[in-house]
Amino acid sequence: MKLDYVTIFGEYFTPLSLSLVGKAAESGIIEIGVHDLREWTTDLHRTVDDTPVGGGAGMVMKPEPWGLALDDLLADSEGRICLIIPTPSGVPFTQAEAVELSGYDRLIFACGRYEGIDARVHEYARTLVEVREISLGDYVLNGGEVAALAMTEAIVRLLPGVVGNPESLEEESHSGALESLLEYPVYTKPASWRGMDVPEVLLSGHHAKIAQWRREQAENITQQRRPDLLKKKN
Ligand code: 6GU
Repeated sequence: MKLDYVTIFGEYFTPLSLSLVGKAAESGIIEIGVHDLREWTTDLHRTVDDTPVGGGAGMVMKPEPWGLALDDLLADSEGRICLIIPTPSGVPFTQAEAVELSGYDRLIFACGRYEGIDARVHEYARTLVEVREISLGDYVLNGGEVAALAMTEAIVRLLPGVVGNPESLEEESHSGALESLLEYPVYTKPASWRGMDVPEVLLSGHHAKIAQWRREQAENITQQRRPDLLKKKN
């Protein structure tokens, strides 16, 4: 999978060389390109923003550099491509969305700053490629970079060969065996630590009882923290 990031803060993407995503890049499962939007400016000051037409606070990203960036990046466009625009006004990012996006050949993240990108860029992009405006949740970040990193990690770990044991993808929150329940608590050795014991059932070797205990724990935690997920199931 090819992953491109268009940004005015390329340094945000240095962590992509770490951990599982970094290894996926080293092994050729993914290929990463970080692109400075200012490379597509044409003025001396390399301007990327301007005041909002119609008035209001803040600055808006100018359409011209984005148009040139998209033209260049999409010039060699083979396979299934999606342009992702991280924005707090996008559709919510979910595990289902991550699974879908993991099926593309190329993802291009258009990371806006300030109050966002001129809306005509979105409209123009849709004439060239599939576009998804995606939000991480109901809070405001300063720009799309951190959101693009989070989405990248969620997507890349689903690619074959990235996570060592594919079973660990199965049983975790928001996927697989426990459907939309949150994950049950986990323990390792020692059996007793600072006066706290691992729940006895986990030491019993009784697989059916262990599975039942974990299910109950998952349901209780979900009921407490995310009752909306239980409503969705029923
Ligand atoms: Cl995707 N972008 C920004 N700027 N803020 C956000 C977000 C995205 N998701 C939640 N807040």
